[in-house]
Amino acid sequence: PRERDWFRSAVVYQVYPRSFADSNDDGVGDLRGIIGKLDYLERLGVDVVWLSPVYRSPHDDNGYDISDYQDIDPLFGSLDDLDDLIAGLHGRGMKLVMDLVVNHTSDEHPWFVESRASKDSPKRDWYWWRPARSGFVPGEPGGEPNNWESFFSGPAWELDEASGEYYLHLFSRKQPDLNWENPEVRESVYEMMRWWLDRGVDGFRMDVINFISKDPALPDGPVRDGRPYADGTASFISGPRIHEYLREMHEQVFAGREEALLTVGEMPGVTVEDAVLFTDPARREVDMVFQFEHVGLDHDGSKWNPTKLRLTDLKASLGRWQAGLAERGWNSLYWGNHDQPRVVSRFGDESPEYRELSAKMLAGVLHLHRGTPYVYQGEELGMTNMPFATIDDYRDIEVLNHFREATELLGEDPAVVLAALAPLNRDNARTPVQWDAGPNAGFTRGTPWIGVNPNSGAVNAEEQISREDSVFTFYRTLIRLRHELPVIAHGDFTMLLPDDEEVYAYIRRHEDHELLVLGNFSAHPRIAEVADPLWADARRLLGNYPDAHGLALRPWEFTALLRP
Ligand code: ISL
Repeated sequence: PRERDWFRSAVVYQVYPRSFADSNDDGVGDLRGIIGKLDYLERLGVDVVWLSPVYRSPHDDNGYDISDYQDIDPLFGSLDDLDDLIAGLHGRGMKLVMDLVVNHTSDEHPWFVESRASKDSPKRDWYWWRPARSGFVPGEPGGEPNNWESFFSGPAWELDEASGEYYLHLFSRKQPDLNWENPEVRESVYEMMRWWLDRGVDGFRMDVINFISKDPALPDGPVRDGRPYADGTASFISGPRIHEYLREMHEQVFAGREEALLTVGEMPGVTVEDAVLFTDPARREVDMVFQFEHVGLDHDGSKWNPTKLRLTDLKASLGRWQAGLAERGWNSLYWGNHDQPRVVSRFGDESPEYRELSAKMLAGVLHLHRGTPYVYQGEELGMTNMPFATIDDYRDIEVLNHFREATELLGEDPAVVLAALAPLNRDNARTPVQWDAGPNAGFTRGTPWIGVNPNSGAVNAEEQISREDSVFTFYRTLIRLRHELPVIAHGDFTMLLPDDEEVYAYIRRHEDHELLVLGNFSAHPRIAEVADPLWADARRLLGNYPDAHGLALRPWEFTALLRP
């Protein structure tokens, strides 16, 4: 069969619907709001839109807790609106990829309601129910079936008083984990997925999909220093049956129609070696995965202990992924999403002097790698982290649970906890998209569900679109270049200068074309010590300063040189 490669020259744009555009002034973004921005997306030039969850949900985790997989939450609109969105995207030559959240459901999903109803429920085994640890009374401290910690603080188990048993929730207590060992669970998920494909969606971004296979013994994990609960990840990251499940899903859902579809598995903790197996087209699992190594380099142990990134670590990591998936499989490329802070604040320089330069440099360095780039809404405007003042300004369950645990249970100083969570918390990227310089950045005429970044007067789409040298225009050019140049979509990759702490440098080669990419991750001038003198007179394909300057890099300079 012919290699499926359309997505090698494609760029995906992530919409986090809550914060994208509000059409009905209730302060929350919605589907009609997205439909109103299709011209904007078309102008940017992206090929695919990945839409974060819009299904019915109690919104304990902003829609990643789903209570009906086959309906739209009224907060976001209706199924008719979704059909219109699909038609609007398809009419402009773009595809729609939906979020698939099937490691867990909401505790308000009818499957869970039925499962919890009694120990003999026909759906009891659809979730992970366990009695208290032997020798313990249900509910007493230490009585949880194992010692795992939830990703959102506290134990990964919740006691159901009525039956005296606990259920597993790797995330919030309102996100019980589905038991994929049960074939009825798998068949129901596949049926739901087929229903969406029949409706016209073009694929799925699969939430924590490498967590679905768990060691059924659910053994205790290693205790973490100073933490009340332990690390269970060894029992579910790329667990025993994960490849079997993904191949079965492919067979049951995608087979026969995969040519035009895109599938990407979100996989925290995935290794390069596993990623090759997940993405080798011959194995028919997924097209690509989101790996987490490069977004784990600027903190120690947990994201609540931020450290400074060393550029050499970033290059070593991304370079290893480029090499590891060079022959078999395919990389996704991302700096940000709704779970990560804004990249310009994180790896660039958000000061007025360097914000645009560094945002463009980061974009250029990422997009010219081998892989499919993902743009998170607002990244193309150079949006920055949010200066939240107090804990009351935050909305994310992850932050709020952590703050409560750290201050109330562990007795830490609230001011210290607040300062430590500022750089990497998820709400940084969840503030409304800044459309114009008007009230609420043009996101809503109501009261936004989370604060708007105070820099919207200077940083907004209207201003960005009006200028040829803006961050937006730079993204647009990068996307066009990927469509046009085979060396970007298909070329091989060689990392240069692995020991340089400031200059990111690599070469792409395809047939007789060569592309040299240079990014200065600092505010001082640097010479890129690239040995081959021929590069000195190569043609500049793209840069973030108005004029070409060879291998001498100015502050935060980006340059891509092409030869012949
Ligand atoms: O951001 C994280 C916490 O530090 C990650 O562990 C994150 O929870 C993980 O990447 C899984 O993310 C996905 O599943 C979560 C949801 O909260 C995230 O928004 C989603 O992207 C549970 O569904």
